[in-house]
Amino acid sequence: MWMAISRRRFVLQSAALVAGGIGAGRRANPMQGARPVPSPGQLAWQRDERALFLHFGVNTFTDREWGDGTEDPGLFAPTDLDARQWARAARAGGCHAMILTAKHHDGFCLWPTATTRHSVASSPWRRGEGDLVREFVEACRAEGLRTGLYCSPWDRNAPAYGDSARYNDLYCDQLTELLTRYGEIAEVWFDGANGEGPNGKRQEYDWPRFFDLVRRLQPEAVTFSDAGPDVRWCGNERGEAGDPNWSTVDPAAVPFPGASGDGVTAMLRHGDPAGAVWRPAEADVSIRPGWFYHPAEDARVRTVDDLVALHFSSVGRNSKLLLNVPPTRAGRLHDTDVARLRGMRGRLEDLFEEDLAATPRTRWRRASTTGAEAETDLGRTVRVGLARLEEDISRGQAVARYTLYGSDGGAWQPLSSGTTIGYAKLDRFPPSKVRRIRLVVEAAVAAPEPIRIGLYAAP
Ligand code: FUL
Repeated sequence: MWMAISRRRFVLQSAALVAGGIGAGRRANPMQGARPVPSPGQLAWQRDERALFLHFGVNTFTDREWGDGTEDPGLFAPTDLDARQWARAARAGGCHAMILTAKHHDGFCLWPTATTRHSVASSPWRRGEGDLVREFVEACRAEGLRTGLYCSPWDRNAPAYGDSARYNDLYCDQLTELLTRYGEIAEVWFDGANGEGPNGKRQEYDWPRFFDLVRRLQPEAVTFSDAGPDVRWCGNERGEAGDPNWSTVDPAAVPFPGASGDGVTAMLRHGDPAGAVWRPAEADVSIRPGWFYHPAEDARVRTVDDLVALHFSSVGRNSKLLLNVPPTRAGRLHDTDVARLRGMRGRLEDLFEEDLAATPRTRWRRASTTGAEAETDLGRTVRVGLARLEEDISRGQAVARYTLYGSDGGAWQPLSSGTTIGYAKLDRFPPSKVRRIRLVVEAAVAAPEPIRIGLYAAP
């Protein structure tokens, strides 16, 4: 599907050179053509790297994953709710955004909506005067986090559900409240779950209308769903982006959220190097077996090792990690979960503390006539076991296959190889002593932009 770049020569630039301003005033890349590039919102979304997902609602109190909509709003009674504690925990975990389930499939709204009485307004929490969406966005802003909201289209409480036109109106009213009352929202999260209403009819969602509404009310926000339009699901709930993972897709392959089939799965997982639109993959996963808090799962919280592995399988594969950490019945994140978040961040900071390739004085130079290659001399021998490669995605994504080599005076030894790079590719490899490194781009769909290479000590 992609075009090989052999017989073209490219000079890959060192990190120092990239930082020094490649881009401005640069000639247009002749092979880049009209390849898609991210919008400012998509770039900001990707640069967050990690976001916290919060599933909270009546299920928290009924110990269920999917409520059926008959729950008494009186059940919603967090005793010590503190959204600021969520936001601090997110920061402790190195997350830069949070997404809250403003409404899950049970239909219970965490904000005092005019569309239904099935909301916090009918609960004892804050004597029925609370607005959890407001507390959430205020906590995000106080801690410098970008905000996201998940309002489930599937609603097992709404009497209008299944009466398609009527429910679509109601749902748009809910979106309108969420997107006009709380200031800037960075991400609107849609899942494709779809059922029958009380009338026995299957609800037909008006996706183009929902997406247009978000675009109109929050033009800077990215919209997430299987079908984007801005960010796509990675195709599983294990926090595992595909390999390869292109941020471009063919929009026709996933026509609406919830569509299924082999073509859909492949497109969600891998994207399409020839795809006409930029729609990067988001990898969602829970820190516990369930999405909602269940006391019985307190001993089943993912370990720090697990969380670090998730960072590698998501951020490290050109994706973004959306890590669910569900508040307890008190309305706080559990101490264990918070400690694991902090541990994950600490471990990642240790791993990436010193970039051993960051300061070579030697520049990358053209090394071959058979493909894009670059070599550099680190000026000293270092023991490395981890690499972070980055394309300048503001100019698109190009690399389809590469190998990174190292040498300590003798022959070149392969350190790692892979398919796509994109925003970031993280590779662990057996500890090796290197003084010189060489990156060979063996295939690409366009002339690769300068690739940033970070090298780190073996863990
Ligand atoms: C799915 C839902 O059915 C789950 O309950 C959860 O919210 C997950 C993130 O998305 O579609």
